[in-house]
Amino acid sequence: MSEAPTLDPTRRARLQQMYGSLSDHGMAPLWESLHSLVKPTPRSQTVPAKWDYARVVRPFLMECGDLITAKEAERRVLILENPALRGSASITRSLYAGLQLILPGEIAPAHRHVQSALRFIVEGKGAYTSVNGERTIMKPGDFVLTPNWRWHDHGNETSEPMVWLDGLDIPLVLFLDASFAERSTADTQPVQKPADDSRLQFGNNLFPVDWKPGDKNSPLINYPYERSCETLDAMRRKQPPDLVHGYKLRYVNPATGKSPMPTIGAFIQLLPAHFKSAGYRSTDGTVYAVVEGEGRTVIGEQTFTWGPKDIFVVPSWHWHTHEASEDAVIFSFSDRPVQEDLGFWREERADTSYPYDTRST
Ligand code: 1HN
Repeated sequence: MSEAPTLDPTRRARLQQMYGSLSDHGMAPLWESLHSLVKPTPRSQTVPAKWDYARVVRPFLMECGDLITAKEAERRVLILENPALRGSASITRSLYAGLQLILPGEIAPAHRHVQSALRFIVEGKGAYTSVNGERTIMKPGDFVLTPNWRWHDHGNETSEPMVWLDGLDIPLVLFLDASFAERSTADTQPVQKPADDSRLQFGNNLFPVDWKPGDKNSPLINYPYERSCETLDAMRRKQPPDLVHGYKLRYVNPATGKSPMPTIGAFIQLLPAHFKSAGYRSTDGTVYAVVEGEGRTVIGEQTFTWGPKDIFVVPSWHWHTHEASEDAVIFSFSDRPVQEDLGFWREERADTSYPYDTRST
């Protein structure tokens, strides 16, 4: 893609003069901005960043717990903002992340919105979320869904604080000017289904014979951590780790084999002790939440050391490697399913033994 043309001073002066008048009429010359509009490779505005849970995030969250109730706040959440996107409530260009606290005895009142949400449970055990009348009890490492336009409220009837990571497609929905939301008249939805109904009904690869998916979202609302660990362990027992990913799984909608929600993809991976990954980059900026273990991730020139409950973000098309000093389990989410559906998604691996080029059709 060529740069803006270099012209002799007379023509340049006349053009500059015209640009002012063009602007008054709602027009602009494409040739001055073509190369920044159609970039030869992604140059993300977002930057790599890490949030230290124990030392930084948790103390602030607990202070919020003293200062405002979950009901007053509607949702008591600290937004994790990308340092390069301040004021935009974005951790990547398309995604939002936050840490939500709900204290014993509290509720977060029922509402619904176009934005899809995932929860990844960080701390505490036994609080519930209700999604369209079904309650599920949440435990650390569980991956819980609130697909778009579902009524949802949360409650903590345990004696411990409960914290989870929220991931939403807020920037994407805002970008498309497609947001609708409403509050329910009742703070708490009546329980209309048996506990864990969706897992019992859809979690065993057995669907009612005439069941058809109503939309693109998974019929499951909770993917429990013990199931994730079982599959990661099974993989580890039978094969060496992938050079880039270690052992990496994607959560799926059992009805379609695709992502559980159409706008957000979610993943969980095991990095065995002393594993050092080969370099990797992909076009989906990705948010990582460490579940277990310690290690570090090198993103470009920057090194981020991490431990349990820490969160970090790798922007689109940034080379990175992961290293684990002990067995580590890491959850992640990104807009990969959106990019895949549109045919945009690309990845590149530094390990030359990788057998195929993802760009070939
Ligand atoms: C929301 O509904 C939740 O339901 C969390 O827990 C975070 C951020 C923005 C908009 C809606 C929740 C949210 C949110």
